[in-house]
Amino acid sequence: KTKAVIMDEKAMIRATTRIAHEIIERNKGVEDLVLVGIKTRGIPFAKRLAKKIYEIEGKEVPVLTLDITLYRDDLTEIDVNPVVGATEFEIDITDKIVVLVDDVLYTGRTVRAALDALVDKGRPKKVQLAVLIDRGHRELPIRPDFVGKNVPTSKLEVVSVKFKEVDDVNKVLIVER
Ligand code: 3GP
Ligand code: 5GP
Ligand code: MG
Repeated sequence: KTKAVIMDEKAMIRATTRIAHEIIERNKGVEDLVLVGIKTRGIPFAKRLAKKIYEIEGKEVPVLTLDITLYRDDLTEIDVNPVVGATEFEIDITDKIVVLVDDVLYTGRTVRAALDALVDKGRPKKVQLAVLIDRGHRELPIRPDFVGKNVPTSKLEVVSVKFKEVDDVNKVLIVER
């Protein structure tokens, strides 16, 4: 059940444009920059950021992907195990500035697993985190460097992020679980 639309297509485009500018500004350009999209919807978001960065800087930034899925053994949310799928990076991330990209940041467990996977693959110079929505409820000391929108949620709510690339509409909603 939809409770509220928190971003329409225009808001998503504006947030993406702003974050692209922020990534460039923070890193004084795009030298050594690599974007890593996390599984389903972090990937279209990372690709949109790369496209926007290209429009601004005229430079291609590689987009890699990580396949991380959460497995809940029960519904109590005590046992949430992010499982990293086998992924080969096409490029070596050693000495790169890696920007992890996900659609929603919640407990932080997925990002922690992503950090694990990254340091397994190389030694990045720096790792930063970009998310479209930060819905709070962190269970680990992880914070995003770039945020589209902070959305306070209850644990009973879910943020439904829709990207045209996978959902044929651009929209972010809060729905009752
Ligand atoms: P995503 O692949 O687009 O990120 O966690 C896997 C999927 O479950 C995510 O899709 C996300 O959309 C969806 N999801 C929706 N609400 C929640 C939630 O509250 N917790 C988790 N872990 N996943 C959620
Ligand atoms: P985590 O709890 O590890 O921060 O988030 C787990 C994964 O589920 C991440 O990929 C995150 O994007 C996704 N996720 C968590 N909560 C939500 C939510 O409310 N909506 C959506 N779309 N994804 C969520
Ligand atoms: Mg996600």
